Amino acid sequence: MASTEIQNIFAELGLTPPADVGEGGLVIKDPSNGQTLARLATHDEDAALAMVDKAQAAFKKLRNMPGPKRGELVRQMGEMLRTHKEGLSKLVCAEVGKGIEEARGEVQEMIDICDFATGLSRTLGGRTLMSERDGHRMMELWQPLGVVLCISAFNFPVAVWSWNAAIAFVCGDSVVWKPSPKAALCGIAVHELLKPVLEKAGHGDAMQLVLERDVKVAEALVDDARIPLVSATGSCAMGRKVYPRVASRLARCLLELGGNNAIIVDKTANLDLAAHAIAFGAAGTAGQRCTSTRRVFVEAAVADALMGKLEPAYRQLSERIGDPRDSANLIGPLIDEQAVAAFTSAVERAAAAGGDVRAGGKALEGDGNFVQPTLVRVPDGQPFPLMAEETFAPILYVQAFPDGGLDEAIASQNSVEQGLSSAIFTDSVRAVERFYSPDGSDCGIANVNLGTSGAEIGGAFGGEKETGGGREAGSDAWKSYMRRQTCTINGSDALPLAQGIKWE
Ligand code: UN1
Repeated sequence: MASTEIQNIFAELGLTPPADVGEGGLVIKDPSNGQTLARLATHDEDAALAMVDKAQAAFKKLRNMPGPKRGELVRQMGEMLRTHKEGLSKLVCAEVGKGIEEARGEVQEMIDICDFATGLSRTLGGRTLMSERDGHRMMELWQPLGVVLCISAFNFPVAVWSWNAAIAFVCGDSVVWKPSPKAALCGIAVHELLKPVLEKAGHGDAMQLVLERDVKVAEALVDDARIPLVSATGSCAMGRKVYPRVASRLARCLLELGGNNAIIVDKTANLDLAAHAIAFGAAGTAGQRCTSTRRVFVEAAVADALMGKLEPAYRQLSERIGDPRDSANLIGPLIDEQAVAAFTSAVERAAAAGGDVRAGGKALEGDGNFVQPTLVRVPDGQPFPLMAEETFAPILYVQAFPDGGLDEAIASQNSVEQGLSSAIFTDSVRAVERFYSPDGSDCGIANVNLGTSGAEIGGAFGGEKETGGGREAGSDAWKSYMRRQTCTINGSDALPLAQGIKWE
């Protein structure tokens, strides 16, 4: 049997809890206390590929359904999520240890993207273009693409699927979802909750869920020539494995990989605002967002003042570490013991390299993967190589830049391999313009007077360099999920050739 808590959550969601397959099953452990939540059955390669068969057949039906009718199905999914927001939030909280308030935010992102996609379903469209030839018309048609493989990570166990799936469904695509094995219960619940919406309309197979714990299953999916788009969220290391495989069969990849996000604070900034944003960005979700703030570059004149705000804030945060089910706690656990080991090793190396650990620095004794949010003041005026590493934990490095050295700060911000999110706190229009100039932030997300994390779904989400270049969710991210057809119609009685070629 799954744990009593998981059984209760599934009951609250109106679902049958997944069967416990006992020894040998995929073990899901509660990161807050190490207890087993469930032992789940997983799929092998044959089962996964059979799901692609089904998804492909479903695509052939879905692609012929009018877009706004597909939008209506996604609207119903959003309604289902509204009804079950609390139950699903509890599951996210229990399985991956995300604080309940942030878990609610994550489910709200799912609802938001369903609303967005519903509207989109009536506005998806191409341009008409001027033809150079007499009596000709040119236009762009956007056609459904096919089966989309969505690989999602543990840290946003439900929202990332919805950014992909809500858009894919209105575009007429079917979706095979391979969630992180660390967040399989979330995958099961979302699948069981929303699949009936498609089933009622005769399109149930457009939604497939593959649970695996053998990399061979994921590889078989990534290599499957019937999948024209692989949308993968996770580490840069994972992206480096997925991308060449997809490229070798000349299909499309949408990658949303690591981030090593920085906030610049100049001497004109509102430091209270900056400190609050930095603390949320660095310690929220226990530093396990791809958008988490990992580095701060502060102008020397206000460096001590900013530290004077961050240090007490971090001390307060250290008193609010604990069970993520209790909304009084702001810092939940890391996902597993390996994450704790990576945290401890990074803090030790930072101290050995001359970093001054001003707050936190320790893993908590006892059950659960809890660590203290950690603030490291690093020496100024020299590179601190650890700052270039993305440790998926609440460690923040702060370094001062010389007064008037904004360009230097921007260069430091851009000096890492990833290019996901960035922010500047300033009241200077000139600084904002530097930040947004071509010499400014090189990231996919660039914010002024707000933090690096917590993006809204209405924008296109993703980043440059080793973040992978993909864009998900809002704006025109839908274009990745469709194929563009350039169409020219000759309404005349002649056959003029383009470029004025005569071929009589
Ligand atoms: C992620 O960490 O993979 O901008 C996604 C944010 C969230 C999404 C994070 N809306 O922080």
